[in-house]
Amino acid sequence: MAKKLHYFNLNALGEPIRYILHYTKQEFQDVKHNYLTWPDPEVKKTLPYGQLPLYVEGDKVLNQSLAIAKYVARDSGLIPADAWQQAVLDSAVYNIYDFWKSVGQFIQEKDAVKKQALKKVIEEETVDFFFSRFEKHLEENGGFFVGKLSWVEFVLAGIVEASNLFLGIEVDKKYPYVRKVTEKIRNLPGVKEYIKSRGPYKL
Ligand SMILES: N[C@@H](CCC(=O)N[C@@H](CS)C(=O)NCC(=O)O)C(=O)O
Repeated sequence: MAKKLHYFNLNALGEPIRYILHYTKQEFQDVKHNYLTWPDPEVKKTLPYGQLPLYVEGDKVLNQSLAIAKYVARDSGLIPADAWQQAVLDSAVYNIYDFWKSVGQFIQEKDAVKKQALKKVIEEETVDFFFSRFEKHLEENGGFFVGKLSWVEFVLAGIVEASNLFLGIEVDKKYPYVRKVTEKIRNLPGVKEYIKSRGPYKL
């Protein structure tokens, strides 16, 4: 069944899905819409909720980045069989997205002064609040969220990379376990070659 992922020519919410697809060796068409010329009304009106990412498999479509990431990770060992471990992963991924919400607000803000103020709070408070907790969770579980590689480490890596790109800082600088996870994901077979072929993202 033909698979297609629609997202922007950026990392952010689409990149963890791309990483999982590449790591699990699934063939897919990586449709990268230009964020600089967005919104493209012809594309936007076809999106069920007007937003990307959108995953298409045959005649089925799925929106919501986390639902897509989890779906493409199925049957790959990236989702544990144990229900409690699955719940711990869901909880971790929502915590990661709670952090991303603050970066999203920064990205959306058009007023330069307010944008700077948001960045200051993220740098001085939000990063440490969330990343010290991610760090503890990873440290207590052998460098993973539930003791072995799962779909959620891919999401963490994507969010770290996107936060660094948009904020122009290194959010993971003081958090060695988080940094190690991101490095590990970036060097996985399939992911490494994909990163090399796409080159760095620019804003
Ligand atoms: N909760 C959704 C959020 C999707 C979302 O915010 N998409 C943004 C890009 S990251 C978008 O499509 N922005 C363009 C627009 O709204 O027109 C998800 O996780 O997929």
